[in-house]
Amino acid sequence: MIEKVLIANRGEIALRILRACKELGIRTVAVHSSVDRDLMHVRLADESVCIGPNSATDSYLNIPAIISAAEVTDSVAIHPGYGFLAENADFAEQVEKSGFRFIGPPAQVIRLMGNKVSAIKAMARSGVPTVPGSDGPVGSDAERTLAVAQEIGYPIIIKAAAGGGGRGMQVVHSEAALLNSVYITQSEARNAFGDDTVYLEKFLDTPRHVEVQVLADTHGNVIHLGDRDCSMQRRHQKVLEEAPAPNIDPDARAQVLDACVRACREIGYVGAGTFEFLYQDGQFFFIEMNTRVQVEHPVTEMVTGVDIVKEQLRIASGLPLSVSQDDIVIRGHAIECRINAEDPETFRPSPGRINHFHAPGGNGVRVDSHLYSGYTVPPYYDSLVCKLITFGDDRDIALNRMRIALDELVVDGIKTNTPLHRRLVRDSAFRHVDFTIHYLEKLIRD
Ligand code: MV4
Repeated sequence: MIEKVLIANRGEIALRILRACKELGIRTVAVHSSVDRDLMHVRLADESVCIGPNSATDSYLNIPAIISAAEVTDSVAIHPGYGFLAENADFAEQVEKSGFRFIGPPAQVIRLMGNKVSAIKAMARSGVPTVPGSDGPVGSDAERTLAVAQEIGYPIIIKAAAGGGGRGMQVVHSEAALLNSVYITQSEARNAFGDDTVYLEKFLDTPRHVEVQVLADTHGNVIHLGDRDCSMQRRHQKVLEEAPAPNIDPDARAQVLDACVRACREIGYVGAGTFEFLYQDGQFFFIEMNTRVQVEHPVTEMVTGVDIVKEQLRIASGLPLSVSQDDIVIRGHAIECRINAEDPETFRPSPGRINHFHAPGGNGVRVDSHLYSGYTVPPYYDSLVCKLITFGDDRDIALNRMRIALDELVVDGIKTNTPLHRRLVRDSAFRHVDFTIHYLEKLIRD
């Protein structure tokens, strides 16, 4: 096992990684910005290094500062968590070139998945179902772009190859608007990502967002841990997730899970990963792959009993996965509510001092949070402050436990989105799985 891990992140995920390291007897190094010296995981880590001022660009995104911290502390590996540098192939490459282990897939795999055109091509080759589309870049030849679009049929979504997570996309409803929209998406992509490659897909109007969790070790073992539904989102920020995804066609599910495992083998995937799909009319359509641990990983942990972060640490140590596919049984149901420090009406960030924090508890309740009474939420980073996870034998039991847990939760001193969650877990359409990716934004509007 790796002896010492540097945690290149902050907040709840840094604490989550620290706890996994401690369970495995791995020593820990916390790196933090100036304002973050009072973070829970910084206090609990074996060592800590201040890597720069408050701005993320100068601290959590500062590659030389992080690698220097790894050098001075004699760290063996770097865990990037999610966000920040987690899917930066150049970072993974520099970490490895500096003699440290990057806890994630090889840099070339991150790069392959970072380009959505190459990711989709790789998936289609492995038999993962993809959205009908241009099967490659468009936009250099107007006649061809129009012909490809006509073949797909309108409405069409134009996406930037370097985009993802909702950045660099545009929907087009008619041929008359196509070429101008392609031009605009190209310009925006050039500005945002330095790459103006765009591609076309059939626009699916009423899908759910269903994703598949995988784990792959360096010995060729690849397993899936089932699926999650993450349809409840606002402006591409997930708000509530659950596992397994409810009401999925059993045959389509079995096929897609199998295809994800095969795809991992073919692309030489290593580590924890997530295949993102749109699910509509009983069919799965691959859109993107995430090469990191995700915010919502706990719901999968609750229904499989697998500790995903511990598996990441085992994989990075060159050890085989602790479980085989035959050991995996999806049992019960789990729901996660993301508690954000934000105004529940305007959704504006609401940083500040937490006068009092009280975490819910009881049977089937898990709280992943770095909060404590007296902690001040800084204004510089993501507003996620607490993940409330409930588990039960079935969805109704998990949902009822979530209602009770949300009523117990106290985050006094700042505003949070807890009122929105209290409403959502009592919503009839949510309870009956009568929703798409557009549901939450409509609910908020009404
Ligand atoms: C789509 C789509 C409909 N059709 N692709 C948004 C984020 C990025 N991961 C992909 N996204 C979408 N791609 C086709 N062909 C609709 C979305 C989309 C979406 C997807 C998942 C979760 C929330 C979403 C909200 C708006 C649009």
